[in-house]
Amino acid sequence: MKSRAFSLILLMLAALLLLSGCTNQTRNRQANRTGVVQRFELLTQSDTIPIGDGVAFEGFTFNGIMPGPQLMVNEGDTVEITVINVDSVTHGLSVHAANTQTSAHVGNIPPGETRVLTFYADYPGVYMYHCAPGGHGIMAHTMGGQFGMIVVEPKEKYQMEKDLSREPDLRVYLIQHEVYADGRDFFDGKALYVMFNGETFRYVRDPIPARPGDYVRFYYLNVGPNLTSTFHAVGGIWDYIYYGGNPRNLMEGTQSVVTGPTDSWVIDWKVPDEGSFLLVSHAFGTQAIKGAVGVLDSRQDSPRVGSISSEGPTDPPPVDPKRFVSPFGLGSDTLDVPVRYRDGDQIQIQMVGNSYYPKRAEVPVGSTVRWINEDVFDMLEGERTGKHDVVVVRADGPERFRSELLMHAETFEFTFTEPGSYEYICSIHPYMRGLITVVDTQ
Ligand SMILES: [Cu+2]
Repeated sequence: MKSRAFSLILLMLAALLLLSGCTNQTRNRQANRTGVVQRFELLTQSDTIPIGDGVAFEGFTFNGIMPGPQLMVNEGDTVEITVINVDSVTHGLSVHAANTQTSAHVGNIPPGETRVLTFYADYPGVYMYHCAPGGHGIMAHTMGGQFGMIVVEPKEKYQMEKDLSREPDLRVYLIQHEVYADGRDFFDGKALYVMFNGETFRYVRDPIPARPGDYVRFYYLNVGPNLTSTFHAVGGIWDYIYYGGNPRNLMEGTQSVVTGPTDSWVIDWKVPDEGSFLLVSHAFGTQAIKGAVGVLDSRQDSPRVGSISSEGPTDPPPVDPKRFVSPFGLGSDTLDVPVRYRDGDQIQIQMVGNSYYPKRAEVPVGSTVRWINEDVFDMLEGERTGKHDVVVVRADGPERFRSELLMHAETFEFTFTEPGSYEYICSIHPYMRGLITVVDTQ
C-alpha cells in the first residue's frame, strides 16, 4: 500500500516537472530567437482598385493592393518593416504579431516620410496588420482598405503533422473583410460587400483546386472591421483547428470556427471526396450573400498549386466601372443616391466615419442646411481626430462659406438663397467629399 502511494507521488512529481518544462520552453522566447532578419517594405497610398464583378473601390492601400502584401516569417525571426508614406495624408502601421508598442515607431507618419519598425516574431500564429495613423484615423483607414496578414510559422509542428508525419498538400491564406459604402454604414456595421482576399466571390469565379484526400491548411484571418465570421466548408468538418494559428491552441472536429474581428485560426482539413466544396461565412444574409463564399474544387486530376495567397488582386481597376464604391468620397450616384429635400424639410447632414451623410443633397432655394459632427473621437488633431469642417472647393453658385472645426455633436448651419451646386470637403480630411445642389422650385 505504502509503495503504491509512493509511486503515485513520484508519478505526480514527474508530471509536474514535465509540465513546467513545457511552460519554460514556451515562455523562453529569447532562447527561441533565430538571428534571421526578415525585411519588408510597405507603401501607404491612396488608390482606386478592383473589388470584383466590374466594381471599383476608392480608398487607401498598402502597396496598391487590398488586402496588402502577405508577410511570412518564422518564429524567433527579427522583423524589420519599412513604412514609406507616398500619400498626401498621414498614415501608419500596427502589427499584431509584435508584442511591443508599434505606434511609438510607425504610428502617425506624415506625407513623404519613412519610418522603420523592428520587432521579434516571438509568438507563432496568423496575425493582422493595419494602418494606424493614431486615434480616430486607425479605424477609418482600416475600413478604407489598409490591412493584411502576417504569418509567424511556428517552430513546433502542428498536431496534424505530428499525427501523420506529413505536410499539408495545399496552403490557403484567406482574409475575410468588409467594404462599406460610407461612414454611416461603417458605424452601423452594414457592410455593402463581404469578401475573401479582396473580391466578392473571388474563388467562386476562380475555384481553389485540390484533390480528394489532400490535407488543406487554411490560414484564416477575419480583419472585419466589424463582423464576426463563422467559417465553414459545406460538406466538410474541420479536422484540426488551432486558435490564433498557435499549434498549442488545438481543438478537433468542428463544423465552423467563430472568428471575431482580427481573430484567426489555422485549420487542417482532409478533403473527404471529389466535388465542389463551398467555403462560406455561415452568416448567410449579412456576409455570405454579399460575397464571402468561395469554392474548393476537389478532383483527382486537379493541378497542384501549392498555395493561395491572401493578397488582393493586382489587376488594374475597371476602366468603366458599373459602380464606384468610395466610403469617404462622392462615389456613384446609383449607390450614393442624391437625397431630394422639399420646402420646409429639416435638412441635416452628418459627418460620420470620415464621410458626409448623405453625401449628395438636393435642396430648394431658401433652405437652411445643418451639418452635425457624429464622429465621437474629437481628441488629437489631423488624421488622428474625428473633428471635421465644411469647406467649399467647387461652386457654380454665388455662395461662399466655410465652417469652424466641429467637435462631436456640434453643428454648423448655412442658408442658400441662390441656385447652384457646391462641392465641399473637410479641410483636415480632404478626401471627405459632399455635394449640395440648390434648385429653384418656383
Ligand atoms: Cu492609413
